[in-house]
Order: sequence, then structure tokens, then C-alpha cells
Amino acid sequence: MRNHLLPLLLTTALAANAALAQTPDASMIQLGSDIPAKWKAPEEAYNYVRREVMIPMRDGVKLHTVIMVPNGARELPMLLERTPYDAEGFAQKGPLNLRDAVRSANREWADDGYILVYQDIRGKYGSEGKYVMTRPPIGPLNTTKTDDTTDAWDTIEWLTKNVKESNQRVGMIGSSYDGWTVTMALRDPHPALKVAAPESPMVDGWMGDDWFHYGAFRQVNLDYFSGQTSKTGKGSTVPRPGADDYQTFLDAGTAGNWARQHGFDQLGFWNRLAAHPSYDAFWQLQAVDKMMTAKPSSVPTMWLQGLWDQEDMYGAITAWEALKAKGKAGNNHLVMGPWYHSQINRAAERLGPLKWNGDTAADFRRDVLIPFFNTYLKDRKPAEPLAPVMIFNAANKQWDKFADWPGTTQLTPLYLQADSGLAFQAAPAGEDSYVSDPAKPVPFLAPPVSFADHDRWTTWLLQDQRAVATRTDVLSYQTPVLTAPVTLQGAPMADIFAKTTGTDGDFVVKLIDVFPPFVAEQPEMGGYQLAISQDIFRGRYRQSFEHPTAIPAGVVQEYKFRLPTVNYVFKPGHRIMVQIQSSQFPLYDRNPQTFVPNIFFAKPQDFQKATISVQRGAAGASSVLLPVVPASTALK
Ligand code: PG9
Repeated sequence: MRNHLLPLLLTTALAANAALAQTPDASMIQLGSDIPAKWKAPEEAYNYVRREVMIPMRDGVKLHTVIMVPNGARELPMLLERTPYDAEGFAQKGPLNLRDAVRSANREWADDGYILVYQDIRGKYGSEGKYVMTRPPIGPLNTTKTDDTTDAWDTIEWLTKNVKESNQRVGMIGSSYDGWTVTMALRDPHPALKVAAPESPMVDGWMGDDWFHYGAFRQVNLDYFSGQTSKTGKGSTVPRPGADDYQTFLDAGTAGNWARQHGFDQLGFWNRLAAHPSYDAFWQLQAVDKMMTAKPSSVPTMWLQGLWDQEDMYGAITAWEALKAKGKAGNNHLVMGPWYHSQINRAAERLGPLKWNGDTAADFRRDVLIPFFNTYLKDRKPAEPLAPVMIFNAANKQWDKFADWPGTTQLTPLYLQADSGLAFQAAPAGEDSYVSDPAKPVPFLAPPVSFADHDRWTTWLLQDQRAVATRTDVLSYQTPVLTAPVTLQGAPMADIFAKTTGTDGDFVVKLIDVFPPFVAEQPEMGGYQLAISQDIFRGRYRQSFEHPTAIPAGVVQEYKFRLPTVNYVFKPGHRIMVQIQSSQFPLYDRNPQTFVPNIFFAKPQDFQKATISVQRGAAGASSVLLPVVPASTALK
């Protein structure tokens, strides 16, 4: 029976199908595109509104700006960050709550009631215009009519007129490059800019921030140059065949050679930097501390940085000191936290091997930074008045507050002694020699090294210096075990007298806390050599940063340079150590040890071994000058 009915059933089904196909319902018909001209997602579930606008600058260029406005906002202040690192990434699309949409460091701001504004600077990501690396101010180095001072001004002008939910008060914040944009805004602040916090700002790229330290070039920036200046958006770093940057850069010979091999002659900023290895007008005219003091602002400003800031260790304190010298300590505060670069905006329960009591960054933002902004943006008095200076004391694991800084301007020499000794008494004459071989430079981190390894890069300043202490080209001097605390409050100075068989050379000086052999609370710290302050100095600049000179071979010369600021106690049971060496590679490019006009373009034959003889006592009393205070000057 089944077989008999089958043809009939099939015929019926086909007929029904044909009938359906002939009379399609209107709702089945596709008209035009399935993608609407403008999709508007329902917004009720969001507790904020995200606006993307193009803000016109005085020359017609428009800057891409993301404005995050809490629902129901009325009379709220605006927190503005100007960045070359993609404003979109600071304020994601999608999350329903403002605190989840903004980057983690801004959550507390969202909770406190702020309109958060992120802007791409000129020529980067969504903004129009041409990008210039840390664009110098209008003047000899910038012949256009705009800079980051005018762009900040025009932005704030627009925000105060167009963000109706605001109270027309603006605070500016940002770390590193974004900290630099804050400093630029302060050169001619819009009247609505009421408070500012440059965090780890780049202030002087030659003297001690990102690009060079006292003339020694930081090769880690080669990746930054290609990442930042090869594209309007995110550029990529040049891939390297080897897994070890120590070997890669040794093989390249010079930074200039590596850059040439990798097409960097296309990159404008690299070309300008490589043509100006000395501290000439190119660098002097863009040094922020010099610009700030030419016209100090009255905006209440908190200068922030890390005590182990591997990128911008120099900027904040230098700018603050310069402003203080100009009589502007009243509206300028200094804060130095136990942080790596920009860690103020990340979790900060620890730093390398050092552990703190709680999250030193989140606590600081909540208890100090936001109340500081609220004072000027919300007329809200802080629970406690803000101290002029706050510097973390890593030995005591606590914040110290100061009415003034440094704790002393008197520096006490700690002299190098015979037999690797170190003491506050002058030493008899003598010398210690080592051979610095450019073919085997002292590694700044134990190889293999990768600049891209974030954890090692952010903590390299804290690594155990035992890694290099026993090398024959590293001199180590140490005090006997301390029986009383030695408290330092200020910037130590290296004062090294040395001769070399070469005609150029670098000096690295490290001030180190040697932990006791056993540390019950943290056994891995037993014997640890923790550098609390260190820097490198390129010998050719010993007489002038602007006009380098060859070192006369075999003649003792003085190399005197300031080391990074410390607020630290060497405790009883510890020792103070000083290490001296002539390279920190591949972070710093190698000094050929033969004087050449421009080290970027030194030739292989210029790289020569040199014997360095560091002097002790008599006329060559090498020392590290320490800001020793008899008792802490911290406020009680
Ligand atoms: N240290 C980076 C930087 C600052 C200023 C200029 C160039 C680079 C940064 O973290 O933004």
C-alpha cells in the first residue's frame, strides 16, 4: 500500500511548495541591505554614554576624542588624558558599567563621579594632522602654529563649551608620554585647567629619561621608534632572528648600523636623534624643566614618578626641583612611589623581589591623588592636607611625608678603599684597574635578554647585582657590616677619578644595599645586592654635555654625575656597596672607547679594549657623595 500512495504524496508536496514559492509573504522579501545605515544600540542598560567626537584645533585639524559621561551627570569635572597610545583602548566599547569600560587605573575615578575624556594626540590613531615625536613647542624647532600646548588649550576650550554635563573644570593626568602631554598643557594652561598630575613624564630625553642617560643611548628605544613612528596607528617592532638581544646588538656593532640595516632611515625622529648625539640646541630647546621655569604655571600640580622607574627616572623630580628653585613649591607637589615606570596605574603590591603592605598604587590613588583632584575640581576638602613631598621608604616599607626635599644639601663622601673597602674616611692613594672589552660588555640583565620581556624590563633596576659582581670588569667595594642605620634623603653623586688607555669610555656607578646573608622573613633575599640608585655617564661629556671631548689617554679625569634620588635606610646588619663598570649592554649602546665624532656611526675598528684605573685617595679620592641625614626629616 505504501508503494501505491507514494507518487500521490510526492505530487501533493511539490504542488504545495510551488504554491508557497509563488506567494511570498512581504516579510520574507529582502529589501536593500541587511545592514542599517546607522545602527543605534539600546542604551538603557548602560550607566554611561560614550561619545566620540572630532574636536577642531585652531588650524582646522580635528582630534579624535572619546568622552565617557556617567548617566545623569550634572556639574561633574572632566579628567582629560591626551595620548599617543590609542584613546579607543582607554575606553572600550561594550561594557555596561563605566568602571568596566575604562582602563583599570581609572575605575576609582569613574566611581568618584568624573567625566573621563581620552584624546588621540595630533597625527596618531583617530586624530588628523601630522605626528611629531614629543612635538617641540612652537619656536625654533617647530615652525608651525600649533603644539601640544595649543592643542590642549583648544581641547579644553571645546570641552568646557560642549560637554553640558560638566562643571567646566578640567584636571589633566597621564603617565610617561601622556605625562609629557600634561607638562605641555601647563606651559600655557587654559583657565579651566584646575589641577594636573604628570606621572613619570618624559622631561629631558637626553639627560636621564627615555632616549639617553648622560649621553649613553638606550637601544631599547629602537623598538619604540618603529612601533611609534612607522604608522599612524600601532606600528610593529622589527622582528629579530635571534632570541637574545645581547647577541643581536653585539653583532650589529652600533645602534646606527642596526637602524640602517632595518630601514630606519625612513623614520624622521630616529634620523634627527641620530644626528644629535650630544646635548645641543635640539635637546636643550625641548627640555621640559627649562620650558616650565621660563613660564611657571600656577596650576596645582602633583609630579609623580617611580623610585625604580626604568624609563623616566629623571623627569618628575627634575621638573619639581626646577620649579621649587623658581619659588613655585607652593603649587607643585612631589611624589615618588615604590614603582616601576607607570606602575602608579597598575597593581603595586610588590616590585621585583620587594613586597609592600598592600597595593601602594591603588591606595595612593584612592587616598591621595583623587582627593587632590577633588580639592580643585569638586571643592571637596581632603581628609588630611597634602604634604609638599611624599616619598616611599622601601627599607621601612612606608610612605614618608616631607615639608621640603631633599633632607640635606650636604653630601658626605663615602670613599673607595684598598681591598674592595668602602668607608667615610679618606683613603690612602692607590688604584684598581680592569679591562673593559667592547667585545664582552657587561650585561644589564643576565642573557638571554629580550627587550620585549615586560617582567624583566620593568624590574631590571632591582635585579640582584651578584649577577655581575664577580666579573673581572666590575669593581665592587663594600663597607663592613653596619652597626647603625645610615639614612639617605636626596640624590647621591658619583665622583669617580679614573684614567683610561682609551680616548672615550663610559662609567656606570651603582649604589647597592647588600642584605645580610640570612633574611628570616624572606630567605631568597639573603645576601641580595639591591641597587637603590644607579646610572651611566658617557666620558666624552665630562667637561660639557654640548661639546664632547676626547679623553686624554693615561691622564686621570674626574667623572662627577648625579644619581637618582633616594629616601632609604641602610639597616644594621646590611652593608653599603658601590659597583663601577664601563657598560650595561644591550640597554646602553657600547662606547667604542676610541673617540669618534658620532658613536652611532663608529666603525668596527674603533671598538678597542681599554684598561680603566679607578683612583683612590690623595688627589683622586673617588667616592659616592651621599645625602646622609643624622635622623629622618620626615614629618611625624
Ligand atoms: N617611556 C615612554 C615614552 C615617553 C615619552 C616619549 C617616548 C616614550 C612611555 O612609556 O610612554
